[in-house]
Amino acid sequence: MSNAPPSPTAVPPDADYQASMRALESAIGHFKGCNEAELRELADDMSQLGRMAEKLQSGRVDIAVFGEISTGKSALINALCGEQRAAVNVRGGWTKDVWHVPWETAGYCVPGFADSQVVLVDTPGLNEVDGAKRGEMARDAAARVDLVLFVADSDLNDTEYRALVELAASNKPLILVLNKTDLYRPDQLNDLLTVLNGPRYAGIIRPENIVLAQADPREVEYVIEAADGSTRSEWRKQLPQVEEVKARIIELLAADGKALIALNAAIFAADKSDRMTALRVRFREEEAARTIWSFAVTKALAVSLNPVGIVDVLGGVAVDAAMVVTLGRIYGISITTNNAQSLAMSIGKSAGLVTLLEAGVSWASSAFKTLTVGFGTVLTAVPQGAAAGFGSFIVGQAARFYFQHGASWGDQSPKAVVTQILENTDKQSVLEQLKAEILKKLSTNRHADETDKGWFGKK
Ligand SMILES: Nc1nc2c(ncn2[C@@H]2O[C@H](COP(=O)(O)OP(=O)(O)OP(=O)(O)O)[C@@H](O)[C@H]2O)c(=O)[nH]1
Ligand SMILES: [Mg+2]
Repeated sequence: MSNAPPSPTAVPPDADYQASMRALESAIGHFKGCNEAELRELADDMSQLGRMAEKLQSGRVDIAVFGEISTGKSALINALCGEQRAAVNVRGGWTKDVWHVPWETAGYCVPGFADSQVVLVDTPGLNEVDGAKRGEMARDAAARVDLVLFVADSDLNDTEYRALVELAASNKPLILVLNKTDLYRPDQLNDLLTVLNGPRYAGIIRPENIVLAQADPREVEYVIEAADGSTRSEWRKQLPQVEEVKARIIELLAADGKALIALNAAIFAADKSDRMTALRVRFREEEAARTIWSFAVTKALAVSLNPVGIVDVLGGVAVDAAMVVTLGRIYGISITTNNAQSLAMSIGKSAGLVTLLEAGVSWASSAFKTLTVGFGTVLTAVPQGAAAGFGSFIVGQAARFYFQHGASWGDQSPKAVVTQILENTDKQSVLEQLKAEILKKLSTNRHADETDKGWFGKK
């Protein structure tokens, strides 16, 4: 028979806990499919999700310690741990980063997790000098922890009060620790407790969650009387008094620690997923808009600078097909050049673009373009190029819709989608912008420059 002690991990994680784990894993899996640029932007969020999953897997409880500078946050962590773990200093703003301090003597273990750990998270003072960023760091840490200790050493000032209200809104268990009680006379302390239990705090903090502490009490003078009647005085360090804090933490954890951790992780996963999805949509939309515009300009230039009409038609379709392939890639959908070409053509047909722009305008004017070398090219080319560019712009918008809906037209016909796009597009303004792009290019073209000057010079 084995001598190994029975494993306390025998209790399996319950359904809520497993559901939270799945929510985190699915969020991580979902965003693994991002393209490289998106992954770079979402790297922080991804690693936070990863850390949250690790926390859940190991059954770790994180307790954040918040408060104004010098209220005794680090001292409280040391007192709870029973040893010097966090740096304490009379100088305000001592703690600069968020520190994770394992609290081995907490005496709490998440049911079902033998190696579960309680960690105290030390944070910089909320009102730190040049501390907007640190305040943000503190709030960010709050989103990830399971329980919050808010340390104050008097009635709360406005900054503290606002922070407390914000933390209370996160629906995490919140304990208000009134520290440095050794500095108050009993009657002062009573007055202070009356205020803290009064209307200003009603609905923000439950009275049973307001606890007193002396994390690092000042030295007390003892007068020692010798046998011969002489006296001498001695200043002695006092022991910290944080039992009330510890008892309340353990009570809260024992009541629903496991459910809290699961709920917290689920909320975190949902929040992160929402944020990352919104970011990802924004990146894609921006990239798609840039892509469509740059292809539309390319098309406009190709048509306006190309003196042979037949090339306009073939080259034009090739540009549109390349745009569709690129758009597909942005939305994570791969499409062959042939299929992209068919898609571009069918969108163009729906919009009446092929007959109107590609075939009609290009073919009809090609003879004119070929015959009239010089200023004739410039005159016809600018509106013609802009019109072709506008065609690509519409094809791009429709293809974007198609990819946004997972390579489908949703419950609409391609014709209806294209009609809607045409209705919602300010054609004149797009044409003007395309013309401006063409003229910009022509003005940097030495040959076109001469033609331009020649013609206008004659006028
Ligand atoms: N009298 C008294 N002083 C305390 C008590 N707790 C902490 N202090 C003192 O308050 C000062 C600040 O303590 P810290 O623990 O560094 O405070 P903090 O909130 O971590 O400060 P920052 O990290 O700078 O924001 C130190 O001089 C401590 O000795 C207490 O219970 N009583
Ligand atoms: Mg500190």
